[in-house]
Amino acid sequence: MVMVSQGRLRASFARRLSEMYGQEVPAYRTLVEVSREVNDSVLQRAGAGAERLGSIDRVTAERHGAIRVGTPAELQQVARIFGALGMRPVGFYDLREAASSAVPVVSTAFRPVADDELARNPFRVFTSMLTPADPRFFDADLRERLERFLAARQLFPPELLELADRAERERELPQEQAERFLALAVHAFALAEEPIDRAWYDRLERVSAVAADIGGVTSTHINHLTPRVLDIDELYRRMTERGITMIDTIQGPPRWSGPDVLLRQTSFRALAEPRALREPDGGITTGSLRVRFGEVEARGIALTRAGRERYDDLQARADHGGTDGDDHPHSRARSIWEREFPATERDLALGRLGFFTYQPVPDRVRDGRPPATGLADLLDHGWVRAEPIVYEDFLPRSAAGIFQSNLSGQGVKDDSHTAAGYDADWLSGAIGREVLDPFALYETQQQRSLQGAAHALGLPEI
Ligand code: OOG
Ligand code: NI
Repeated sequence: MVMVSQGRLRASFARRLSEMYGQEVPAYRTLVEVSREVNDSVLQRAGAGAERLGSIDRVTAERHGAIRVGTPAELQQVARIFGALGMRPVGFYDLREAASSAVPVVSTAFRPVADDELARNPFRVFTSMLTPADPRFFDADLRERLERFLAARQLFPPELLELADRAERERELPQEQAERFLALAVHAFALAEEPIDRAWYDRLERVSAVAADIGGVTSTHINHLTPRVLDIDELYRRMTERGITMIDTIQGPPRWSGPDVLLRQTSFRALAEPRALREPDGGITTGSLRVRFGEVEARGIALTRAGRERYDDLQARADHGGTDGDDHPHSRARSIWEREFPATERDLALGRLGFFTYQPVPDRVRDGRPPATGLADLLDHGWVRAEPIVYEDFLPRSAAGIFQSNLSGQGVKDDSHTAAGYDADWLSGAIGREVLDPFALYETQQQRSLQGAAHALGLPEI
């Protein structure tokens, strides 16, 4: 019997989802095409250096998706489906507290965590759950109706969930079941055709377009699928040349002369899609909704907690501006970075601001006794080599920006109420699986490599 491993299931799922989304949202096809062109030119320009943060095969296939669900029970089911694909919940993002825009959701990202699985296919899904218990968004009556509506719907057929459990338990599926699982899973994230109750949708939309997108319909859908590109500024230019209007910024760190870190993202708003609406008098009309969009991203080196604090601090200063003489936030950010952010991978590594794996250099190892004086000497004298660890996660502020830039209304949030306390522990409890800490994952990977290098060099520790 031919068996399909979780890694292959994940790669096939990402590929099929991409085919489906390309049929549903034609501008996505353009985005993927332009991303390929840009990656090709970077590869020609930079040669092997272009693959420093992942092989070109990985980057070409790399996607993240985003979905939104309504309840802990739905989130548990999502966790089973992604569990089948070897993906685990990593990171907690509270989009309710974003400064620029408040969205009534808390989120995590499902993704593979082991380096070999990430290298095989790093598919990840940013997954948000509605927060009906937060009184700043929903009054008691709306909360009650919303919870009743959500409890009555079924997003995933039982057959899909049973196959998912089997794949998770056995870490593989026989070919035939794998086929069935993939078909059902991809279908569960397609845009459904059943009519939307217009009055209900509108009522939720007055609170938040995201609340309506989640709780106003009886199904879920993938709302964007994001390819990875090696030069996002170039991509932005080429998309604009093709007549696709991008949002006016690239979110995340500025373009600058030093190493790429964390994550830079930009997006465009998808066209309105026709949807059947059920009017209050029972009649069906065709309306149009703009709920889906296109996004693209460039990934850089993962930062340690200290590095992340430095990053957040520089971003905050770029936002507040003032004294730098240049008023454009992006060029202000850039000049702050050029002055203050570590300019080389070496500085990031030695300042313990970025995460790396450290490999002993074989020829050097045979060559005598290494200095016992620490990482700087070992690096500078060629005993160990530092390879950057790529950032596999998301940024709350960019996520909030991406949500907001693609919404129709601002929505309302009444800050005279106290927030409902959804946090990472609450989310772990709700999913029934531990939400992993991304910093701890990178730290473990780095630490393991340092121990390996120390062992190979005969040093007690590095
Ligand atoms: C998710 C927005 C967040 C990202 O890349 O930061 C996101 C959503 O719109 O549901 O996907
Ligand atoms: Ni996204």
